Amino acid sequence: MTEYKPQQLDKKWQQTWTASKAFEVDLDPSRPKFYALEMFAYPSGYAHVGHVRNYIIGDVMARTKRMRGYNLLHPFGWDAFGLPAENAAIKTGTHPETSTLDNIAHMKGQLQRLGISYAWSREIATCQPDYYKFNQWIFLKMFERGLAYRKRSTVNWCPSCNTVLANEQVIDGKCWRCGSTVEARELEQWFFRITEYADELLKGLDTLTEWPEKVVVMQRNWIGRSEGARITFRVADSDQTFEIFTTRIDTIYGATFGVLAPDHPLVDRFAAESADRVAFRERVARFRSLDREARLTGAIEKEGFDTGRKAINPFTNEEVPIWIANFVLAEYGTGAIMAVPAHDDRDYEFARKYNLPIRIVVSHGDQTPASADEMTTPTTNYGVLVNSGPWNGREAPAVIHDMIRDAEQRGIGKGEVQYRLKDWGISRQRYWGTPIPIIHCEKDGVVAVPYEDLPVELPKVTTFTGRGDSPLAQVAEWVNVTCPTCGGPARRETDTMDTFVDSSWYFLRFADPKNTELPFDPVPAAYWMPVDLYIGGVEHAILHLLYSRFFTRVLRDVGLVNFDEPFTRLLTQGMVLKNGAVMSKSKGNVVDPDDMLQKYGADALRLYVMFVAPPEKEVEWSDSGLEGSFRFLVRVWRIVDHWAETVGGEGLPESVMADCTDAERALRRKTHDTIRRVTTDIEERMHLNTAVSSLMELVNEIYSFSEGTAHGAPTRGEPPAGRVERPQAIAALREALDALVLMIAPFAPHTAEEMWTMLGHVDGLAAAKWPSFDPEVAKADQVEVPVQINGKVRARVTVPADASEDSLREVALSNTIVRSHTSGKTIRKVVIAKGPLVSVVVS
Ligand code: ANZ
Repeated sequence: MTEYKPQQLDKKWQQTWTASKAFEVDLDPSRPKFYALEMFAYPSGYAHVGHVRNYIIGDVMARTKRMRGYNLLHPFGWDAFGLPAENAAIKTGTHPETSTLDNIAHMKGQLQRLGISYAWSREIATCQPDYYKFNQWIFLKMFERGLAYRKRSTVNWCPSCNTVLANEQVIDGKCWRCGSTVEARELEQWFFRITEYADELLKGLDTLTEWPEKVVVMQRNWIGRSEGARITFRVADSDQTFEIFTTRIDTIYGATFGVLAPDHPLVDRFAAESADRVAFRERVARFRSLDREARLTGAIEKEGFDTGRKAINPFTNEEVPIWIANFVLAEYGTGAIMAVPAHDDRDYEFARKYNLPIRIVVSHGDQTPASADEMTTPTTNYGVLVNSGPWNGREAPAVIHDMIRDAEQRGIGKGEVQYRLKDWGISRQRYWGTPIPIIHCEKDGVVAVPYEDLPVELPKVTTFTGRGDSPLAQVAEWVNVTCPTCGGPARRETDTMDTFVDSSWYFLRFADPKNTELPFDPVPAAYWMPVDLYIGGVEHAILHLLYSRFFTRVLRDVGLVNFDEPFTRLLTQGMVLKNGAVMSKSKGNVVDPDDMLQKYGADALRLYVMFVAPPEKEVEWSDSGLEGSFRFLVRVWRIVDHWAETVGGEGLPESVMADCTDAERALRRKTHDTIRRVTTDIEERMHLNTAVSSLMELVNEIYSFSEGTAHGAPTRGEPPAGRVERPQAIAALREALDALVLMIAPFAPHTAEEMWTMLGHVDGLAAAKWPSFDPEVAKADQVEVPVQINGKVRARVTVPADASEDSLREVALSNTIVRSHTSGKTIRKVVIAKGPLVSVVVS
């Protein structure tokens, strides 16, 4: 009896895999490829079992696909720039580079100890110049195409530290460091023109049939396409005008007031022209300082005031008051609206609060109140127009089209599509990120760093105070340069890029990670991409995936890739909870994978995490569950060890199998049926948990078969005694054990490798093929069919799997238990339902 010592197996096989480069791959156009990718990691320093779940899911898929004959790419890397390392530097003085590289080393060790089958030769870390050089390269391509541009925009400013704060550094409106109240400040910042691709990004969603529906919906809402009209309103007694955006021009006769966003450009002019400028400005300032987030989500009480000015509705020529209100956003549409309280919820609430007029212009027959006074809620559906002059009796949507045409002909408006999606602000006033490759020259303005001067490397800053200018601005010898155009004195851009830039194309870099001239060569990218299976947290459902889809299209237009969508299939894995809460360091409820490895080995942990729930579902961590997985592996180990010597060596010819006993046939059936189920469970459905339970059933079957042989089933410490005589039994066992070991390999690779050797195979599992099944053998000989009488299952009958309905009916009705329920009664109906199931109705 060989003892199961998983810790030794882990070490042995991890070394073997590294030495044989088992998971490294090259281009091979003769084979189908598969690219399995888990979202790369932020090197926080330590991965708990919640983090490693998605790497294990990915590894099970990768290892299965590899055994299924795919040329398989499974790389890993580090999303290594970012604020936490810089914040830590401010607190502890450790340079971000030092802490980041240390953290990477530790986490890489953790993943290696779990036996995740990564092609480590392709590892990338975004904080390295050979990677971020190409963030800069892509930035320059975007700059050339007008896709990277500068504009003024608001940042969080701490007046006491004199520094810009990231959103994460603002806690309840206060600076994370000193507690001062944070102010808003306008700065020139860089943006990527993602809105240019808005329509394409939206249409592309229709092709993502293997993404979770909820993610597609989130992306669609984020892009937020609205078709409507832009209409010009004149300000009465003035030459000023403003434009409104509406999706409901059909309601324009019901517009009883106009509303401007507090930051609308007209507001300052109205303030200047107002009788009581001071009071006017104070009210506006208060609205502007309201929490921007809350205004965007509408989670605040609607408030506003009358400017005293009037606007002229270009359809009715009526004068309506102009208000300023917090619920109108400067960022959306034109930053001004026509309010139609009878048919819009927000406008209705506002009109009721301030007692503004309400006019019904859309009728829904009987359901429409006779007058606005009787109205208790607005009616927002399309209907028949009333009180709408020449448009009375017309109906939306057709009338919308005609009213827009009318507005266009009269030169007072036009049809327009609006997106909620905004251009992507990428400037960060931080050190630990990619320097933006731009030089500011007094004479030549904004000048691109020439490609041959890339990368613009981060200078080695040694003090991090969190106060004052952005850290790069403090390094004079780095900032002061000569202008590439005129040779005169110039200054480098001191902002760095949002780290989402780094993660928007790393999956392409893995195709060609060592390229020094280009982000990647188009040929390997065309071979490996798109990613066939992408696994990650649902928290990245919007931004990361949208930005990656955007970058892919930009790189397509630059000529580097020939497809639009980077990720064919997406899996968002569920969280791991402990004591009902998401596992996290701050909650103090983390489970350290290394502790578990020391106790049970990598495979028990891997198997447990896969068995406990389907990948996309949440799981509650349980130590006893892990112990159960360990005991299962011991059980597998014992039965393999028990039979290894007997069944090892050469296989038996298929012809021997013709003459099987029932028990032998049953084992073979179980083996083949298990292969069928496990293969579809993993490959198609990704139900990794049910795949494991099928394997557990197979193990049970092998044990009971063993008990029926001369050899018996293993018990602890008992040496094998005697031999099985029948070659068919040996062959059936061998087939079952081989299949079991092969199928358990993706889940428990170290144990499987060792057992594979024990079974006499000289080449490792890397060379082994996934088992195939024979549908004929997998077919059940006999099936058990439940029999219902008046809706209650009363008996079960056993019939040949291919029995006809007639013979099934006959067997069911002649069953003694069934007869005891039917005797003396009339059988009204016998139905053979799917399943199958026999349903008898008696009275
Ligand atoms: C008049 C109207 C009447 C409207 C009606 C709706 C219903 P979506 O579909 O989300 O694009 N709106 C426009 N710009 C706005 C802004 N900057 N801040 C707040 N609200 C704004 O919504 C478009 C509608 O949202 C527009 O159509 C406008 O109200 C409002 F019965 O105009 B509507």
